[in-house]
Amino acid sequence: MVLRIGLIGAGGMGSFHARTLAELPGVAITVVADAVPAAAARLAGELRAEASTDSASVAGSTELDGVVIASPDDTHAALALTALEAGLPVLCEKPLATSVADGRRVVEHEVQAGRRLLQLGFMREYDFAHMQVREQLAELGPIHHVRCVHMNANGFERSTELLVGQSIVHDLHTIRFLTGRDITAVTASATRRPSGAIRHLLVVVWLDDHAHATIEFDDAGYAYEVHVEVVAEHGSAMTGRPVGPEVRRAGTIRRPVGTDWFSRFAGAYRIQDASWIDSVRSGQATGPTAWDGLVALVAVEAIVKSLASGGPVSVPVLERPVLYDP
Ligand code: ISE
Repeated sequence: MVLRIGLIGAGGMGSFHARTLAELPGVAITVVADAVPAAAARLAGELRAEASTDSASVAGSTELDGVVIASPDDTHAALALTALEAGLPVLCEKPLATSVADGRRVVEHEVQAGRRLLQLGFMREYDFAHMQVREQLAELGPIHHVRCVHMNANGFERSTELLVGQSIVHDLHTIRFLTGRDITAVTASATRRPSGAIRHLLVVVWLDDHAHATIEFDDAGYAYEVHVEVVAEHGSAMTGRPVGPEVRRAGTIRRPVGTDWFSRFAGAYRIQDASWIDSVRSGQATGPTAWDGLVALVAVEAIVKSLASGGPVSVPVLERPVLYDP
């Protein structure tokens, strides 16, 4: 049976998902929605899909087997709710929402329905380098420190809320999925550009078992890089740095690292998307959950508060509904 998938958001991320999914056997992107008619028409034309500017009706369409939400962040929660109400499996880009209150509504909906239908796009869980680190942890004993390093080359400035909600949200999830622990407090410090936008951000994160973590984020502008190192009782593990070939020329050694997340995580996105399709077929949602998205948002809000106050902010540990038991 060919799965009919709707794609919402025809920007860079949405186009990547659409092309990735369309290459999978037994998958057809049947409709592409975007608020910008030309963007919807361009991608829909390429994929021989229908074009729409009505994202909400695509999210709730009974003619689909699943929907991918890759529209602007502040539309995620409402579209996800529409899809859940229609009983549609959803692959929703991160963040789950732009506020804890909206994220909570999505979780509450799934809990009331008693069924997981949403997979959140925390694609690092499908990254080979991160998976290898996770596999090593069992023999390393209790974790003392998780060090996340994250460098962007966006070429544009973002508000503090956007930067923390779009970028740091990944590192918060990395800390949780590698340690399996809850975040209890954060403190953050930033250096800023003359405009006031964050250039470099340092976050100290405390976990409920007294381990700690740090997130070093640089809106560097010259390279994209993500890596993580875990320091544990009997040893440490860190992601290799996946980079391009080593080139010797004119008395130098160069290694390309790329300037965006597609150069670093294309493989992870492909595995994530294929795994989501498997879950649509089996009827059993897998991978990062709406709960993971909500818990990350709670920490995002605490980091934003810490940047405003200059001091540590405690992060309430929410009680996990049984639906999200690992
Ligand atoms: C972007 O939205 C992503 O999701 C990337 O994975 C992340 O590295 C980047 O910082 C975000 O802006």
